[in-house]
Amino acid sequence: MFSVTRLVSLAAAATVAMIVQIPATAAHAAPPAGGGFSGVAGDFNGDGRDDIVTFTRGSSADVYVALSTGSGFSGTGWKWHDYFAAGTETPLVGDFNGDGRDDIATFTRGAAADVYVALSTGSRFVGTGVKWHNYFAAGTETPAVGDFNGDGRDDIATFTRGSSADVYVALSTGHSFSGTGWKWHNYFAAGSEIPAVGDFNGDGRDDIATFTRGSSADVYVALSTGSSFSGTGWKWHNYFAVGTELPSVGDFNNDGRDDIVTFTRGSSADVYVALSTGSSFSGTGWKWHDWFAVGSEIPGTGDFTGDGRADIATFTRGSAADVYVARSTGGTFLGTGWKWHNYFAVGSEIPQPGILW
Ligand SMILES: [Ca+2]
Ligand SMILES: [Ca+2]
Ligand SMILES: [Ca+2]
Ligand SMILES: [Ca+2]
Repeated sequence: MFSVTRLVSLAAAATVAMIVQIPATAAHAAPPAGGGFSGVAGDFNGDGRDDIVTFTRGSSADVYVALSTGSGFSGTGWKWHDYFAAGTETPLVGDFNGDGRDDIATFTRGAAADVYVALSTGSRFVGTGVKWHNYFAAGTETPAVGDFNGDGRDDIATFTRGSSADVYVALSTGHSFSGTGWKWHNYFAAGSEIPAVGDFNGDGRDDIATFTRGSSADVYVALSTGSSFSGTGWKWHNYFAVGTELPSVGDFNNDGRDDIVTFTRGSSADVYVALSTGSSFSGTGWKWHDWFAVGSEIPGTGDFTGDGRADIATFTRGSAADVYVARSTGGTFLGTGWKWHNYFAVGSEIPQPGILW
């Protein structure tokens, strides 16, 4: 399926697609060719505690998982799939068949724009070359995962960004993603804004948010109606995720509404949270941790302890490949230097959770 020839032609096709898609007059910078990763974790064995996964990509395309014990991630070299998310594909996590165990999807993007899924059995991901959609998230679009109609099965969305800023959704049937060209919003996450998915009003349907970052640092939300995302220019926060900070989503206080988090990284390594009220994100400068995700580490969110409150993780990658977790108390993230794994997501592998842009 993924021959070398195919990878080469995919790269060439992606370049052509990008030129066609982004007008020379676009006011904003073109989206990054690398796409984006939401940074939200999955529970692969369905025990209520979120686990970690890493994708080697490239020609080996191995997938490793380490399961949460509640106080650490267990297992080294547990290969759950030996050929998934090859080359530079974009792998994401979600429960696509609604059995309570999170699965994996990969988006080829480019001209082929195929979407493959491998389902979790609780101890591995099964299925190679099982195509769930044959044209979704083309070119350099940014794919995402969420249960947008609230039926218990995770669906897929794609953000074109740039000047068109369209958002398309394909709903899971349990064995495929249905629909092509179902536009759920016609102007959201423009330019190089960073989109994210979460149930921000707690009605059981996942919504979308976008972070402008930079000096304005606005955060907009559009709520799911079950068949579209409603609202344009609904600003839920006017100063969050400044500059090049990395934002993500999680229900950090366990009230059923997803909240937002931002990681400054670098030498300050601060972590701020703003909690959802159901119609806005509340609080500016609420620092929940003052030393987490240092330098260029890759942070992410997930309920690793299984108490209903989303925690934070950070991957050092490189040769150390350490994984640290700080757990949520509902008002702060507790713990510095709590190493939950000492060799996971080596080199430049793609871990999930992991916010990469
Ligand atoms: Ca688990
Ligand atoms: Ca599943
Ligand atoms: Ca919602
Ligand atoms: Ca919340």
